[in-house]
Amino acid sequence: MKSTRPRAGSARSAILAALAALVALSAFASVASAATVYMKADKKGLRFEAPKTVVNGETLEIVNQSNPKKVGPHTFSMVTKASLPKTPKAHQLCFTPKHICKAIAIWHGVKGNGPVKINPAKAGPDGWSTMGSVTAKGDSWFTGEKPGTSFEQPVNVDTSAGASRIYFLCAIHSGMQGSINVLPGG
Ligand SMILES: [Cu+2]
Repeated sequence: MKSTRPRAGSARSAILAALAALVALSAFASVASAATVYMKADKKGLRFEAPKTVVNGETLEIVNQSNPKKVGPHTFSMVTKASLPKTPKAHQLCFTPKHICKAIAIWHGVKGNGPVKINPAKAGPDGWSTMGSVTAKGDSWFTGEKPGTSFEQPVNVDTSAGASRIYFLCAIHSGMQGSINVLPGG
């Protein structure tokens, strides 16, 4: 009599191998996947659309999906929570000396009404690492005037004491603000 066992057994091991491959793939995807922050300008207004969380070490890409000819360029600038302008007065003064939007322009090498000379502006360790303030440089990228530009680098913050929230601001539209919770890396 012919046994069907070997065939059933090999079918099962093929399924198990496929499952193992899937598990490995999804584990890989959760580590290597890039998170994206979009800069948008549509009927919902000018805004960042950002993921709620990223894993430390993950690549964070910034993509400008708005039209610079219509709304101007943007920056994605890491700043301390306390540096985010909140009041109407703070927004109004943001691009004046000793305020955060002007400070960000200086990180980018802007003198007076001159052009951006440094892009990205880097501070601290490599990657998206450092939130700046009026007294300390932070990490920042300027989109430029061309549509559809993007920039990416890994998130590299200190999560040794647990998850850590990063805050960011557009120096050109101070109402564009956001935050992402950075989870400790595997
Ligand atoms: Cu902007």
